[in-house]
Amino acid sequence: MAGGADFGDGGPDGGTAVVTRTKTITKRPNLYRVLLLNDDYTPMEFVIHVVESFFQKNREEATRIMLHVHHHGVGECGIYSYEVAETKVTQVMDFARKHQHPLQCVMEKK
Ligand code: TYC
Repeated sequence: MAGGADFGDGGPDGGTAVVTRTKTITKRPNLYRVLLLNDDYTPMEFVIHVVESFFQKNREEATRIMLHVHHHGVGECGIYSYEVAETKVTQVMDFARKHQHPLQCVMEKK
């Protein structure tokens, strides 16, 4: 009555079984740091406002970042995907220009 193994391939038992393995391939997203650069003219209060409003930092954290840039010449405001980082840079540069401040914002691949 009962025969051998059913290979489930619709073929004759003992025939051609196909073994499929799945390999998980993970690719890390490309991330970019958004940096503010120091200059001698942009008011500290303006920089704090920029960091608070475009990078979702509270006043304390925004002040810490502004002072870091003021003392070290450059500082990180956040890390984002390419599209988000590019948007932040454009928003900050447009806002600074509108208020006639020379503040510079750049992105850098991590
Ligand atoms: N150095 C500026 C000043 O003394 C303040 C400043 C801080 C400017 C950070 C730009 O990204 C900056 N008024």
